[in-house]
Amino acid sequence: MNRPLSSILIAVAALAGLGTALPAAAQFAKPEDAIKYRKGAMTVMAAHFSRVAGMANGKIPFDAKAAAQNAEVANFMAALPFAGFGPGTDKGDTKAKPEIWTEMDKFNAGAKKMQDEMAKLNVAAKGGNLDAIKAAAGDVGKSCKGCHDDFRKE
Ligand code: ASC
Repeated sequence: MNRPLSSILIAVAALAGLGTALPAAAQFAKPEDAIKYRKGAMTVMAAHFSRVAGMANGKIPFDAKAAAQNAEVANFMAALPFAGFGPGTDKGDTKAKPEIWTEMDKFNAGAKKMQDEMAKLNVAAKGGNLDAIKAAAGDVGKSCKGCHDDFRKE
């Protein structure tokens, strides 16, 4: 391979890597828009995670292809909600507790934990082994609950 082509390929690969590491930056005209966005992203994530969790706990018949598809969407969605917790988005139509903004490091660590567990669920779901999916879905559920207990009202 000649040199210019290989450097172009390396640059393209680096950009592709960046694209998967960072979600496209979301922009909000007003705080309500950020609140709606994060709730919408959580809702979509939960809808797809619930489908896999339902299979994991036996409430929905196991369908490996559907599990993999839903885990993939939930994993993609897991990157998105946290852009909606910027400064000034603590008041309004939200169950978010003020501790999110006073303990942002802890909140971010909880978000990262959920994202890591969701990524593992995505791998397990692609593998198609129900026992592995059950274990991974349980860990995702715990990570959701942990943060909700600390940072969501009710
Ligand atoms: C879900 C969902 C949550 C979590 C939580 C886990 O499917 O919508 O908020 O799992 O219930 O304890």
